[in-house]
Amino acid sequence: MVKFIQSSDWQIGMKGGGLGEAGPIVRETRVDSIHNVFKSAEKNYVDFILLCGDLFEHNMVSQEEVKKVVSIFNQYSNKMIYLLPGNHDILGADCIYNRDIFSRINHLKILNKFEPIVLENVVLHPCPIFSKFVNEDVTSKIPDVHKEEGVHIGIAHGSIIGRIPVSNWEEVDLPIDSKCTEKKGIDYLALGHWHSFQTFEDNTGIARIAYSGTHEQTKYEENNAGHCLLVEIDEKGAKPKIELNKTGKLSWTCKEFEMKDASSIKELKEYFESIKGHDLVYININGELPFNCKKEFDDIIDFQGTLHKNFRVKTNDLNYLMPTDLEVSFNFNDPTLNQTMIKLKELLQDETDEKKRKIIADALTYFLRFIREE
Ligand SMILES: [Mn+2]
Repeated sequence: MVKFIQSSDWQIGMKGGGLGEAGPIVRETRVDSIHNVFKSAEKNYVDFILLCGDLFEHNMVSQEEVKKVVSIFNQYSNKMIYLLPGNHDILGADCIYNRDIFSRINHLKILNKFEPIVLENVVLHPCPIFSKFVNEDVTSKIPDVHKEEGVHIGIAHGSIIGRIPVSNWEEVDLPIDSKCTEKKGIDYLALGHWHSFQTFEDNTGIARIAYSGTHEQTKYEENNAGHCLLVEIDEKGAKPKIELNKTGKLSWTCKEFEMKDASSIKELKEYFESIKGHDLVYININGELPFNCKKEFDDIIDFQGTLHKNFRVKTNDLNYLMPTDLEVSFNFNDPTLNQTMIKLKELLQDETDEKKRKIIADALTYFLRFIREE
């Protein structure tokens, strides 16, 4: 029996650009959440830890950041760590793992050769990459182990071919054959590179290939990130037991919200209530909103911005409906104001470009606010 923790894509040193004030929080949390990977290993009495690449964002990450990670490695020194570099921390002359500090960690082995590592009842088959632009199967050098004894585990970094979202070999760097496990006779293939958890079944319906995904989500578009995997394989040929263990600390929410009419404001408020406490929120609001709801809408959005570590709103596809009260005649008792109103109304009626319509609608909102305040 073998039991291990699988993790990858820590991307330590990443900038977190576009996250504003949340950038530094996200960067710090990524380091902090590494503890959860090792705690999961301790709690489950695993045999070793497999790290499948891209632990650092690039090979020039500052020594300060490196020391933070090494310090965590040293706090959990009773489990062997097998570390395969990925495409961000690519092997070569500049490789971050060439730094002296890594050679001093007794319980760390950098997997920089195609040499199998023979342990008790288990053989690890590392598939190191030496270029970011490999275009042949990264796992091709794994030997045929159909007739070999023990549990055999491949470790690689790249993109599975033949399954969604990548269908062709030509489309991607670092391709990995989705039939690798049945071709080579290995029991399991541990993968890094994709940030969301995902498994792939062999031709008998058994999941033998898995991405753990990143231990802490890196951007809004990722689903099912923020875990490490606890993998248990009883014997050669047995079905691997793959368990998700939560490691991520930050909650990310990405949502499309369609406005239909004035009642949508109430629904929007209810939705925001339901995501209270979420750290990072990105909402794409589309559909149609009556123009007279715009002020309340703007106020709600304004306030939401104060409730989350990062709050991004996209309203490019939100259309403001011309209010009926603007259709009727009006008189501000001031010819300039009347003319301005007529002009803005005409502009809004004639404009078809959504972005421009939004700008005109904004102008109308401010204009009416100005009138009321007078
Ligand atoms: Mn990668």
